Amino acid sequence: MKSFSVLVAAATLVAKVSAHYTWPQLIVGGVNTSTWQYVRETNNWQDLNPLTDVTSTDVRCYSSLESGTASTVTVAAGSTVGFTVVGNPSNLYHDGVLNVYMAKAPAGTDVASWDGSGDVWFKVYQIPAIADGITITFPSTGLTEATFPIPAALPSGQYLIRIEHIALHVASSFGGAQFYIACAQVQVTNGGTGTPGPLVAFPGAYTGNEPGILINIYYPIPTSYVQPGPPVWPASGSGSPAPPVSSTTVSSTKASSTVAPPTTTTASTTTFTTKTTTSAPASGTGAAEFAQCGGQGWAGATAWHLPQLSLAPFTCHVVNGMIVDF
Ligand SMILES: *[C@@H]1O[C@H](CO)[C@@H](O)[C@H](O)[C@H]1NC(C)=O
Ligand SMILES: [Cu+2]
Repeated sequence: MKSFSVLVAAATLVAKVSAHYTWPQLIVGGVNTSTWQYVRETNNWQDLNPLTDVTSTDVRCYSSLESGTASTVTVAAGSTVGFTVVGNPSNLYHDGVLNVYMAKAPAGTDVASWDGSGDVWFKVYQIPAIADGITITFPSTGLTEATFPIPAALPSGQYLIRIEHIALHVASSFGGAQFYIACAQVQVTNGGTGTPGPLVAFPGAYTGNEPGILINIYYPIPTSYVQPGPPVWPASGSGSPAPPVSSTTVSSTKASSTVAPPTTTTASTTTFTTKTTTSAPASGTGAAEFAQCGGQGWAGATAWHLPQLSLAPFTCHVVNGMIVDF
């Protein structure tokens, strides 16, 4: 089979390494804060591996360290915050979709020691896939950071912000979707009088059987896409801005550094007041199915998919001569 010879040829020319990504820094006031300063250190801070069991408690924040590792930062309702992507390479290089949820710590509970349990999570932002009946595209692909507004109507108080990228490149079998999750701790000031909802629990919000999670994104090409989770709150306004436009070049930047170990932080609160703007994604989707995707001297598109093979689907990413996530 021709596709197999392409696969074998590419594999013999390059080394293989498994690598994914995580979300170690909160962006506040346009500043990348320190690694794991306001974001709870995730269980994949070193190996960058995804979570795949949506029934696990780890689907909440992907962190076994629910207190003592992160500080809480003050942010104004209506201001823009975000998370940076660190990985190998450092962008959301898997085709997938993005969601951001928030949850308010119960009165009298310090968010830094709150586990986020219960029906407490509401969605404030999303970047779905776009299926137009002919093609399906993933505007979050290639982002090096994701920024979004804290809803102006959100009441003041302490919250967790939970970001997730759901990578769908091998999501055609149950448990194949890859969840890249992290939670930050914030104190929201200058809040509004809204009532966020609908509220969901993690675990609980997903079964893994949702049409937007258990999905073959390659063949047949989906003619529609249903974003996992509840609708964005508030329903109208700034909570769901248009997704960023994706370009067509896959990043070839080598990410040689691993995530730095967490620094010990004391419980401090820092205030940022300036706003930042959403940046454009750095890369996008790659080559057509069965096309060459890598090897020595290859300068073309560096991702392909082989959905029809029994072993499939594959995704090929070549980063400085290495196939990642083969
Ligand atoms: C903040 O992080 C993003 C994503 O990694 C990066 O593109 C940007 O250059 C960083 N900004 C600064 C000032 O370091
Ligand atoms: Cu990956």
